[in-house]
Amino acid sequence: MPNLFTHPHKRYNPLTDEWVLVSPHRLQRPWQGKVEQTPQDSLPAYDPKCYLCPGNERAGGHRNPPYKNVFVFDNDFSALLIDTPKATLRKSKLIRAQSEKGICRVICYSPRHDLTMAELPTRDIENVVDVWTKEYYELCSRKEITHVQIFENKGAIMGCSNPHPHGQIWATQTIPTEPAREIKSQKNYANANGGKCLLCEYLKLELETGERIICSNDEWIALIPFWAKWPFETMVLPKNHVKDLVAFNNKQRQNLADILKKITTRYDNLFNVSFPYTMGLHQAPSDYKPYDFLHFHIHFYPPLLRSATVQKFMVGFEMMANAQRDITPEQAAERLRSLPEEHFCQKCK
Ligand code: H2U
Ligand code: ZN
Repeated sequence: MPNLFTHPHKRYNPLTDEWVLVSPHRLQRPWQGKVEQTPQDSLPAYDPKCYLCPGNERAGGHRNPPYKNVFVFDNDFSALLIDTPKATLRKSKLIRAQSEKGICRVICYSPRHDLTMAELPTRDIENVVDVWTKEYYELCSRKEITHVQIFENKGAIMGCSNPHPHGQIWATQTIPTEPAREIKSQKNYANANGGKCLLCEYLKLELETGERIICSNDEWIALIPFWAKWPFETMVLPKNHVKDLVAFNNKQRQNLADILKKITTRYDNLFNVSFPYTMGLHQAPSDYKPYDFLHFHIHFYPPLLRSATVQKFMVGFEMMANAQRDITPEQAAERLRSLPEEHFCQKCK
């Protein structure tokens, strides 16, 4: 019997109902290339030109307060507006449009311009988790809002406009495509399996072998999903079934900060660089429907492939057909697992 995983094969993603092509024969050899040392930008703790630093003026003309902790403000260039008038276009089934209301916010993780999530003390990441929870709760309470997407773009390669550690929130009137797809899959799975949770069941399978698990703590697991499309894509999951941030107990909240610190540190240590990614929280919408089948989780989608400068492009076959990867999720997990949890950079020591 040939080993399925040493030959080209397709893996199914039950969350998005998509397939990914895995081509391990292209990368069977262990990694022998050099690890490039890219010069680190040395950033100041405060940058007078940064629109996110405390006390500075933003592009929109507002001035940031001299904040000492986490700071949230309404995005000066919001993609969504709360007072958008209701309108629909239904010219035919093929040409349809509808107005969309929403609120966009920016979250500065810290007054320090020079520290990323990996470099912040865990206590400061706990503050970020607390603010996520508060914002999620407040935005969900608004009648115009059905879905709250919390995310972070990190690194210029991901389109991030500023190294000052920050994330965003886009709260929308309807559930956007990606979460809607994942919600549908989890709901269908629960309906077809006596109410069982897709991700609880998946986690059980992952814990049996541990081959895709990177790190964990009392409450959380960070792993490379079996169906990951990005080379070092990870998913961070609570061990116990929880549907949103508000439902976490203190221990789960504190341990979330801990696992975020651990996974982002491992990422930075992979290529000795401040590792770029897009990260996002997936949790229950707020349209008062039951979402007990949903399992809170965080996706990290990093673009880097082989070094600080060599990235994976989702082009060609990926855009026209389906996602493809060479390094297997198991190999990627092993590499991340073997890295230290102490940050390579001296300033964090
Ligand atoms: P990104 O770096 O992930 O693009 O996030 C920065 C956000 O900050 C971006 O959405 C907003 C941009 O609109 N912004 C302000 O709200 N005010 C400013 O003065 C500059 C940037
Ligand atoms: Zn700054």
